[in-house]
Amino acid sequence: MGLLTGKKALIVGVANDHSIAWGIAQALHREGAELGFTYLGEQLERRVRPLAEKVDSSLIVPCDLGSDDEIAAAMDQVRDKFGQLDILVHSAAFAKTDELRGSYLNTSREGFRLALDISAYSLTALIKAADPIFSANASVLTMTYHGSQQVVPNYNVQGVAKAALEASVRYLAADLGPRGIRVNAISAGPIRTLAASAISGIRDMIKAQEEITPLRRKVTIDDVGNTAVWLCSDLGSGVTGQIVYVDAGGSIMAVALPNS
Ligand code: 0WE
Repeated sequence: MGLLTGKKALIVGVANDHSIAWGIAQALHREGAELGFTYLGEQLERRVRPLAEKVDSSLIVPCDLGSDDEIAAAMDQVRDKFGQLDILVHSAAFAKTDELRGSYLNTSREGFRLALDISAYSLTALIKAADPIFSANASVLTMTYHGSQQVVPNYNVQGVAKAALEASVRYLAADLGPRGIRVNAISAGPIRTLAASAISGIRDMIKAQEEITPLRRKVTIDDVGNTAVWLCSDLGSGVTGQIVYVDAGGSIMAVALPNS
C-alpha cells in the first residue's frame, strides 16, 4: 500500500517532463494517488497528455490561471470525475521575461499586476474553487523560491510575487485549518525547468549550487516529489502554513565559496 492510496490529486503546472509538477506527479503516482492534470493552451496539451497517460490519468482539463471562469470549469470537471479532492498541487508562475532581468526598478504596473495575479493570487483562486470538493483532511501544496526572502539578482518582481504567495500560504492555512485542510509550500533550489531555461545565467547558478550547497549537489524534481509525498500524505498531518526548503541546504549559507 502506498502512502497516498485512495487519494485523488489535481496537479496544476506540468509543461513537460522537466517540470517540478511532473516530479511531484510521478512521486504521488508511485504512492498510489489518482491524478488529474490541468494545462494551459493547446501547445502544452500536446505535452501534458502523453505524460498524464504514463501515470494512468484520464482527467486532463484546460485551465488558464488568469481566468476565474476557466478555474471554475476545471473544478467542475474534477468534481464530476473525482467527487472529492484530497490533494491540490499548484506549481505555476509567470512574469514578463524582460522584468526578470536587470533592475527591479524597471517593473511596470502591468508587469507587477500580471506576476502577482498568476504567481500569487492564482493559489487563492484555485483553493476558492476547490473548497466545496475538498475532503476532510485535504492537503494543498504550492512552489516557491528563496528570492522571496533575499535578493536574487534578476528574480525581481517574481521575488515579490513569491513573498505574496508565501504570505498567502499562511493566511490560507489559518482559514482552512479548522476543517483539517493543510496548506504548505516547498521552496526549491534552482532546477532547470522550462521556465528556468528561459532565464539567462540559470545554468551557472545551478552549477554553482553543486559547489556551494551543504549537500554539494543540485536539487532534482524527484527530491521535490518526495517531499511533496510527505506534505500531502498523512505523514504531514501536523504540518500547515509552512515553507519547507528542498534546496540541498543552499539557503543556510551566509557566505558561499566554491571549493571550500
Ligand atoms: O520561479 C522561477 C521561474 C519563474 C518564471 C520564469 C519565467 C521564464 C519565462 C516566471 N515567469 C517566467 N516568464 C517567462 O516568460 N524560478 C525559481 C526559476 C528562476 O527564475 C529566475 C531565477 C530562478 C532560479 C529568474 C532570475 C534569476 C533567477
